[in-house]
Amino acid sequence: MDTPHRSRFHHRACNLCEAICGLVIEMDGDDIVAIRGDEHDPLSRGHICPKAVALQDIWQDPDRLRRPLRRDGDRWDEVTWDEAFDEVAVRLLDIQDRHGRDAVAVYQGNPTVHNSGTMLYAPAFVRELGTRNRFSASSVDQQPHHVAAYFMFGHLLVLPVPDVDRTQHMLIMGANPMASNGSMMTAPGIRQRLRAIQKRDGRVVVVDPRRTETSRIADEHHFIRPGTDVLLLLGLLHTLFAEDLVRPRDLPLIAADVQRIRDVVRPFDPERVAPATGIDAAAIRAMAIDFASAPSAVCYGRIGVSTQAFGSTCQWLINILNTLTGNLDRPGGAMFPTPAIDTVRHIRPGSYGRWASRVRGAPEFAGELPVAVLSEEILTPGEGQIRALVTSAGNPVLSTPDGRTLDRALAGLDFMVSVDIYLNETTRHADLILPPAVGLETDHYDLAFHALAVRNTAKYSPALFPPSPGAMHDWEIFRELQRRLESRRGTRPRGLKARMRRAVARRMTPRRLLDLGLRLGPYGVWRGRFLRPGGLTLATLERNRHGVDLGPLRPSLPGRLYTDDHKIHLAPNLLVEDLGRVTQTFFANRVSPSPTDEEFDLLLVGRRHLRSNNSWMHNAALLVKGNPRCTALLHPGDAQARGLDDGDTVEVRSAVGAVQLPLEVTSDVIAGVVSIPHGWGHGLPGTRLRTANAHPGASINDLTDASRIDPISGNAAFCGVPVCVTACTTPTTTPTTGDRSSHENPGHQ
Ligand SMILES: Nc1nc2c(c(=O)[nH]1)N[C@H]1C(S)=C(S)[C@@H](COP(=O)(O)OP(=O)(O)OC[C@H]3O[C@@H](n4cnc5c(=O)[nH]c(N)nc54)[C@H](O)[C@@H]3O)O[C@H]1N2
Ligand SMILES: Nc1nc2c(c(=O)[nH]1)N[C@H]1C(S)=C(S)[C@@H](COP(=O)(O)OP(=O)(O)OC[C@H]3O[C@@H](n4cnc5c(=O)[nH]c(N)nc54)[C@H](O)[C@@H]3O)O[C@H]1N2
Ligand code: SF4
Ligand SMILES: [Mo]
Repeated sequence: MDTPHRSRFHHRACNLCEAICGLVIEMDGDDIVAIRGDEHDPLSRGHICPKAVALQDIWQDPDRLRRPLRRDGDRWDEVTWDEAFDEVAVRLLDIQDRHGRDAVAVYQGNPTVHNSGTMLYAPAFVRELGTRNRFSASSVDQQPHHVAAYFMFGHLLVLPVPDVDRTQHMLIMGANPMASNGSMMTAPGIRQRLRAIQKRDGRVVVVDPRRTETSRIADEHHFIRPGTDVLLLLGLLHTLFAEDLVRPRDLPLIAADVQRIRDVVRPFDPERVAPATGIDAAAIRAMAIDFASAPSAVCYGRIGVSTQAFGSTCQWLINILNTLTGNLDRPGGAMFPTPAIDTVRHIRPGSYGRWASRVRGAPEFAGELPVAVLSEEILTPGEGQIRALVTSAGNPVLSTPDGRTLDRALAGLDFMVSVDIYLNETTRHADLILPPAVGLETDHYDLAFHALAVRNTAKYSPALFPPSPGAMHDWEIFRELQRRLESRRGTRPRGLKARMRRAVARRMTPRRLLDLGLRLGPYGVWRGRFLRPGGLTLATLERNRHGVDLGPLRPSLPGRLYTDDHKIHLAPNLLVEDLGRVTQTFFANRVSPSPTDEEFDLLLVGRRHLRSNNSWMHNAALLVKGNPRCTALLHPGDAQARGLDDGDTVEVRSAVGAVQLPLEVTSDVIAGVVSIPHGWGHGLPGTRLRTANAHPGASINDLTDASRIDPISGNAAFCGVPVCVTACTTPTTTPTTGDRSSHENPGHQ
């Protein structure tokens, strides 16, 4: 609970990114003396990055909100929690009464999955809202992984993770774990883990349009044209069949589909796919042969292949590559973790296309619509138009495609409330901001990332500090919002069972829920009807401050499958049919997926830096000091052709918008590509972020295009947006996205 431990050394897991590193925080009374990596953490073994130290900066940040704020024009006033909750309930219900349930939308951002309290309590609030307009950062991120898992394994959370610690060959596509510390693969200390592959005579191969920090330590790097990974994967699969390298294990689980895959990949021989990808046919063939002949191998694709027009198809083909080479569910391949709280068992398997977005008709997935449609749903008049928005732990103005239009859309809402710790680019549009307690003030058990980890471990992190006076936790905020909506709406659960369920739910704290989850889990004290001595409970984790080691990943098929027939669906129709679109896109019209034309003759890609965390940690001085990091990377040939020099301020323009930022000329990017990091674009009027606003950068999402999505998952297709780069004719003192005054229509450039 909120009884902070005050021993000299406090142990917890860092909840900032997916690596969940174990920390030792040395205290002198109430002061933090040092934050170090915990060498005894069974997963992270001492690894830490500079962001962990910023946990203290966030906690102490004078700009961080500590009391609910209510906007009155351009002024913000502190209000009591009670007033704030009441106003939110009244306004949301009023809008739903007048315009229907769907008139209120909700967007949940990335820190949601890094906070067990939010994960446990926000769902009931969202259900209470009863809207179909549910959005989250998943649709600018990993939705294709879930879609592939849902259709192939029957559950959106049955996600294969690379068994990095035992593999002999790792093919990394569109990921830069050396900067990101890994994603959909919790593997803290990835440098040592990749080095260890090499030390045991294995290979690390990277496919990326940029020479990244990861590719620098790899054995092989292939530059690829953005957005063409689907062709590369098809070329690899074609080669497996052509060279007779298909060796699936668990044949009974997939037998019927192998022939179908052979047929559908047949047209994609390396010679045919090579020109579009920029990787030559011989290299593609060698890549496939090396992969298939390694004693064990795993292909891992992340943001760079998920945020593409063929994101779902890419993730499906990656799963096929792992399966057909016998690497699914076996040590050194792609394996399914067995987490101590098995979220798979507590969450519905998923759903597809039960409804569609109003304007564009984008299909629902797992109860969500793609956030790329959010602005049009707010801006397009008519029945079902979104008139109010709840955001929680999200900054979609900077993180979603065409954030500039969303910025304008938010300014026109009837009502907006944000559960957030900052008055930032998104929350400046809110009528009320409800700020929760932060990392060091919260108890945490990582529900999401133990379930994606390369080793089975479990760790509980008690709060270090009590919340600031009068502060509430995210979970308490959601619980209260849900209660107020429910009581004002007058909805009462019907029937004894429902009432009992509610009575029990009301007594449940996150601690109790976590304890229950552990007890019922695969290592828990309760196994079926028996008690297992020594089984896990929350108390066990509290005694083991470094965390509990539950061993390496272990084979878990067919038990882990949720399909009706308990088989792997290697060839789901929806994905197989998408290959028609591949042919159409790349071969029928002879255009690339991102048709470059004379005006927009370059393709845009993103990147991450170790000292960033999406959009929200730039207010920590420690993380923004030094040379500006929000720069456009361009190949020397491309710079020369445009008469541009290193250090120039340039304008990057797309069909959607324009930004100005410094140019870095480097042969680290493939010719024809511009690389810009996301999460920048601070300095907007009305925000309260002194440090970030002094280092504003420019927002890549002022350039990305909300109409470019993977039509299957709805995921934003950030990779390969056509842009042009020119010398900046109207130099600005600081490269900002321009004046976007919060309550007037700034229009487009
Ligand atoms: N330091 C830091 N760590 C983070 C974050 C952060 O912002 N900062 N964010 C966290 C989050 S939310 C996530 S989801 C993860 C993401 O983790 P990663 O997936 O590792 O993300 P990136 O580091 O952006 O790496 C993506 C790579 O894809 C490449 N790429 C771009 N387009 C293409 C393409 O078309 N094909 C191929 N093959 N590659 C392409 C880019 O050049 C880049 O090197 O990182 C997490 N960790
Ligand atoms: N072009 C491009 N765009 C991208 C990406 C890309 O690679 N390229 N990456 C995408 C990815 S992978 C992701 S995950 C998204 C992220 O998209 P978002 O989740 O929308 O953005 P974040 O920057 O993570 O914003 C987090 C918000 O949560 C708040 N916050 C921090 N901690 C807490 C907390 O404990 N409680 C609450 N209630 N609020 C908190 C912060 O103040 C901030 O407002 O961005 C995506 N956008
Ligand atoms: S790698 Fe991620 S989890 Fe580890 S210390 Fe850095 S931010 Fe925290
Ligand atoms: Mo993400």
